[in-house]
Amino acid sequence: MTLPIDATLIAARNDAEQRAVRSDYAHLGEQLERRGIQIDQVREQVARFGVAIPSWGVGTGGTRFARFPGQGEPRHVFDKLQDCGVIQQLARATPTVSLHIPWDKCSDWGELREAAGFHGLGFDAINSNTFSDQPGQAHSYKFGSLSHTDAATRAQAVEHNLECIEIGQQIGSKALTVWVGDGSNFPGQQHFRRAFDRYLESARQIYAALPGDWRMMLEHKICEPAFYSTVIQDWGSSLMAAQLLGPKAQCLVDLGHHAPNVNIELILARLLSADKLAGFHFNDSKYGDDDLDAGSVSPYRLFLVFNELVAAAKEGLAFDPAYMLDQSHNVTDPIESLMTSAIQVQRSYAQALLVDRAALDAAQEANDALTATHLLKQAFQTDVTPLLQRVRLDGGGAIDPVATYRASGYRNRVAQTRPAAAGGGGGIV
Ligand code: PSV
Ligand code: MN
Repeated sequence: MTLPIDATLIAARNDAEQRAVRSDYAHLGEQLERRGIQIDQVREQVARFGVAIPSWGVGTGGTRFARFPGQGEPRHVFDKLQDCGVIQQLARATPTVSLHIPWDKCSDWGELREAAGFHGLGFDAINSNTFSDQPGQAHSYKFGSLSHTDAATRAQAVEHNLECIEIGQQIGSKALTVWVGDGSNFPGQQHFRRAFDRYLESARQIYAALPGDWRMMLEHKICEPAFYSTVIQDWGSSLMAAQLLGPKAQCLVDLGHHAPNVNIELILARLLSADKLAGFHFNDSKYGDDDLDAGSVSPYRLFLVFNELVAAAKEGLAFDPAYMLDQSHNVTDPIESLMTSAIQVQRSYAQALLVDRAALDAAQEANDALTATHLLKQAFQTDVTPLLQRVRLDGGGAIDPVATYRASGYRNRVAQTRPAAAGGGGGIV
């Protein structure tokens, strides 16, 4: 077996561009040197950075109106893993994959682990699904799961999460991400406090089953599929639940799960102060949980998130955020979007490393608002492209991952063996 993209193709394309990249890198190095920054040190930090790919992200997404599948869609978790392998081979920023159960169920987890190893991939957090019904399931989640009024439905949802932990242990995951669709569509439909108490009671049972070195990551969401209220609606509810559950429970921030204009970087700062920041699902949005590609609309916001994280790390806070992309690729080839988004996230991290922290501290202490904000803009407006290209080049990836991917003909090749998926079908009839 060979890696999905021909290594000689990557090398040939890199050869053609290498000189320019090295020269641009040296020039950027000079510019940064004048600001007291050693480019090689930044490059080493960026090279260690990784963001997980969600297994479901490599399939074409859709809306509740329709889905328009692309060619050569993955048929099962092994195909998904191979697509993740392509992303990692070319862009070198996504060393792990996050599975979703039961979507990714397979009969031999050892074989899956081996396949991941072949692609140089590991497994990040495992995600449970109690937001949709599965064939043969005894109780429906139409009116909720962990917070359902019916005890047997809650027990079934707890049981599913325990199964996810067991699967996660077999593949080397160290965290369970719990997002529930529980909530209500009408004022009066649900008793808010009782629903939250029931959620907590169920979550406690899951928490009790966590292995010692695992985390439980609670993901909040303002709305959808419940459109009037959700049980874990915001970071306040999430923080309360995490604090009541115990130290292994933390709050996961999906960028798209807030009202427009909410100050997400402030939320994460608060979660850091409470030692409750689990990590992120990256995406971008304009109106709601649009699941657009990370940094495609508001790259500055993504930078501001990393600015808080880099500052906290520099100040010695002990935290270990899990990073994952969580977006829906409705009109692009998912592999291209995921490579581009991973690089965008990596770019934001690199830019945040360039902030002059001492000058920023001084400006903040002196209440010099303009200088403070200028310092952030200075870092954000630095084009770190040559640095990111060097990281990929040094790591054996492609200087230009999308162009190399297109030149490889991978999508056409897999389309020969992967049958065309049916289109249409959203949730609206
Ligand atoms: C819900 O919108 C969510 O962000 C959760 O992370 C789910 O696991 C994922 O999307 C499912 O697509
Ligand atoms: Mn998410």
